[in-house]
Formats: sequence, C-alpha cells, structure tokens
Amino acid sequence: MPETPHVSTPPPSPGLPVQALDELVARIVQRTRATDMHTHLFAPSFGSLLLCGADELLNFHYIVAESFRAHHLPYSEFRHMSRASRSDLIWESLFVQRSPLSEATSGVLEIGQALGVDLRLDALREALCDVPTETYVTRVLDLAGVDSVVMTNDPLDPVERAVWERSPAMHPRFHAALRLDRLLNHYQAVVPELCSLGYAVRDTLDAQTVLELRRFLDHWLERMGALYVAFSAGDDFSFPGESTREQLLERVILPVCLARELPLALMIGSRRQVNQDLGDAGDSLGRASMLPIEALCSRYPDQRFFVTVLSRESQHELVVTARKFHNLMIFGCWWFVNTDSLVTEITRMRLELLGPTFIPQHSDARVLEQVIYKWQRARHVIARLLGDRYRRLIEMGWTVREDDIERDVRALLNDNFWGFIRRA
Ligand code: HDL
Ligand code: ZN
Repeated sequence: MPETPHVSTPPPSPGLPVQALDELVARIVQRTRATDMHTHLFAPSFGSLLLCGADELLNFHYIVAESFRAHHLPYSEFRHMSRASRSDLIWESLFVQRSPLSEATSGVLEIGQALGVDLRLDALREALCDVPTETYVTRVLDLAGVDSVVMTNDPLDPVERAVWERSPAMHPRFHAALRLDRLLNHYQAVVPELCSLGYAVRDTLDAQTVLELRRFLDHWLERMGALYVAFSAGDDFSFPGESTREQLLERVILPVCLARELPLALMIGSRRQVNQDLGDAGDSLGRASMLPIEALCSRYPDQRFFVTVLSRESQHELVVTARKFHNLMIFGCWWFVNTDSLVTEITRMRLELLGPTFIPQHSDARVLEQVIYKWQRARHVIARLLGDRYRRLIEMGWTVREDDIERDVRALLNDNFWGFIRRA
C-alpha cells in the first residue's frame, strides 16, 4: 500500500495571523467607501424626485406588497389613502400586529438604529427628513459609506425630463445612467412623444428613424453625462433577431455605445406587472437565458456589458458566462435576490468562480436612507466571505498582507466599477 505522502505543516505566513484576520477584514470592508452603481435616487437638485423620510420608507413598494398579506385591504381603498395613512396602516400591520421580520421591514429599524432614533413611528417621522437637504444627503451617504451614487435616468419620463430641462445643478456624488426600458420595450408607444420632442421617427425602424433615434440617445447622453446605458428586460429577452427590441439594440443602442465607449447594462428577468393593482410592487421575475447574453458578448467583443439577473436560478449560469467573456461585468444581487441568505450564496459562488473581479452589490435604493441598511448588510456578508477565503490562503501558507486585503476590497466596492467604466 503506497504511503500517503507526508504533508508538512506549512510555515507560518509572515503576513497576517489567522486570529487577527476576521476583525481586520471587517474593519477594512467597513472603512472602504463604495460606489453604488444602480439606484433610483436623485441628486438633491432634482427636488421631490429624491425620496426620503419615514413615510417614504414605509411606502417602499417592497413593504407595500408585504402589507397586503397582512391587512388585505381592497387595492383601490389603499390607493386612495394618504401616504401618512398608508404608513400608519403598514406600521400597525407589519410592526405592531406582527414582528418586522422581513428584509425590507427590518431595514427600516436598521436605519433608525443607525441614526440613533427611537424605533417608534412618531420618532422616525420626527427625526428623518422628508425634505432632502444637501447636509442630510451628505450625512446619510457618509453613514452608509457610499462615495458615489449612480441614478436611473429616463428622458421619456415627462416628470424627470422637466427637471433636466431646468438644468439642475449636478452633485459631485451623483452620476447619471441613461435608462431605456420605455424605448426598448414599448417603442411604438413612445413614438408620438419622440415626435413631439422633434425626432422624425416612425413606427418602423427605417433608415431615417434609426438616425433620429441615435440623435436622441446622443443628445441625452451628452446632457446627462451618463456613465452607462441601461435597460431591463423580462425572461423573454432574446438577441439577435428581427423584433423591434432586437433591432433597436443592434442598429441604435449598440452603435451609440460603441461610438461613445460606454458600457451597456443588461438587467434581465423582470416580468413586469403580474399584479397591476400593486403598481411598482406588481412586478415578478423569470429565469434569464444566457444565450442572448452570450450572443451580445461574443458578437461585440469591444463592447463592455454590465449584467445582473433577477432569478436565483440564473445566478450560477451568469457566473459561468462571466468566465467565458471578460467584457461581461456581473453586478449586484438585484431586487428579489437581495436578501442575506441569497446574497451570501451568490457572492460566495462568484468569489469561488471569479475571484475579486465582479461588483458584489448595488443598493437599488428608492428612498435615500435605504442606502444605510442595504450597504450595512452587504458589507457584513462580503467581510464574512472574504475572511473565509483569506483564511484558506493563510492555512495554505500564502502570505496575506493588510494592503492585499485593502486592494481587493477597493476593487469589489469601487475600482471594478470605475475601471470598467474607463476601460476604453
Ligand atoms: O428595474 C429596476 O431597476 C428594478 O430595480 C425596479 O426598479 C424594482 O422595482 C426595484 O426597485 N427593485 O429594487
Ligand atoms: Zn432598480
């Protein structure tokens, strides 16, 4: 029987002792500022588009959806209530009659705790601002450890467009991303609006329409100084093809992104309005095929693609796809997979298959203060998983130094995003 080769005990690494590791990793993750690359927040100069305060937090559509499982009110009755009355009902239903055990409800308490507020509705209303001042915005972003916020900007939303037309002062910590869901997913419906804006476009994508749509994109990319172009699509997303969406991608959006060297963000798997009575809360999800993503990444090797997918079942396939295409940058644990258990599972899988070459999280915050709990939770998971990975390295005799950890954490929370933006 051949002897089992004697594995010598590895020499102690001149780097970090294992015991000090977890505390140090947590400290580094905590102090490394993040770029939040996908939110629904707006710079303070956008006025009421930037939501904040206790009543907005309680009317967050995740919480609204959960509240119907408790109060069972007719949708129309709920819709006709004032925001404050809805908050009262939601607080009673989800925080008094039941414990706030869900991610979204407990997130409200985590915000209160971080801001040093008593966890009562009246105290939260009193302490949190519902008019976003620059000082308050700075305080909240600093508390969340968020350096930069990327907005979601839709020039075909008349309310938002009216703000842009007033040339709002841009804020150094807020950046734009041009979101094209309406154009891509409902093109015929937006043709009249595009014509009213002076673009000579038709229902069919003839040569003139293609040029006019490129002019529309160029105008808004210039005006917004957008960092990237984005769209979401359902589980029916396909490419290439002859559908309007596929042709818009091929003949309008990709040529503009390539010419401007802008990344294109694909957010795939959002099945919209399965319950229209729930409004923003009425969307669901579906599995995303990797075939269109593979087709885009392989046909456009010079185009950079941010990609996030909505269903848990698509996550592993996306990680493997990212191994095949280095012009694909995975980002975030989006929406229904942004829960502690799934963020842990997904981030561990990504580290195991990609190393520190992805963007682990974005907040998707709709209400300013949400960045506090969403990033607190993200950092907790990232620190724990990184600690495991570094511990294994040390046990193998690899030298892990503090500045190695700082470099890797900066990459995950910041540099992978900005490097992908700038990598022309
Ligand atoms: O399409 C998106 O950007 C999604 O993030 C939706 O806005 C969704 O309603 C959401 O807020 N998810 O967190
Ligand atoms: Zn979003």
